[in-house]
Amino acid sequence: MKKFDPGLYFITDSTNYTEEEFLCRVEQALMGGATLLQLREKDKTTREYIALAEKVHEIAKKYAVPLIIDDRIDVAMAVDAEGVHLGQSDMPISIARKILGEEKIIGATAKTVLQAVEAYEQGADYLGVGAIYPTTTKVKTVLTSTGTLDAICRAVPIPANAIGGLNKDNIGILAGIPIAGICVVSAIMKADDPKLAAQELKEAAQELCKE
Ligand code: TZP
Ligand code: MG
Repeated sequence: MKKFDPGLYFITDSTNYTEEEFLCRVEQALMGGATLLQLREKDKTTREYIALAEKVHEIAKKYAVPLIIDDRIDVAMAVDAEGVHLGQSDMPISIARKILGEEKIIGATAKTVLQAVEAYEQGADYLGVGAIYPTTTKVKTVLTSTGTLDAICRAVPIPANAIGGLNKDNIGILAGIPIAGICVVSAIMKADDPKLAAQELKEAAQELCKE
């Protein structure tokens, strides 16, 4: 199960939601057409992370959408998720690849061409590049220029997605850059109607990425 579509990559944030509301929003996002799903938890215990990942994985399987676990290769393995996303201070990609094998999806955060090339050479399957705009999601990040995003996309043969503050009204800034898709948290997670938000974003992202 290595094939994946990065077109509309929805990254979760369970902050301020009951578990029921959270899972409902995740499902709505998948109903709306999110093509890739990342469970991103920063404050949960390992046991809590695994318990939530199991529930999210059940939902993701119904829609045949691969589940990627943020940061934690152990949690990804525990629930047999389809992959893991690793930042610059997480486990090195080369080690994760050795542990997970060739079939799992490994994503990496890259903010420079150097980081992108290194991640690719170590076995990453895709890159998340940003933040393109300031974000309200809790994250330690700095802004990445569209010029750097463009250079990264052209430097590596793996798909690279833009991330950070993106929504349907501002992704036009990415026109002409050979991204594979967009990653969003708030634009779906905090939407009044997550399903509609996902539908609209998917359409906008498809339009952007077909160029
Ligand atoms: N990495 C860079 S920006 C970001 C992450 C995880 C958060 C993006 O969230 P939002 O709400 O789509 O700006
Ligand atoms: Mg991380």
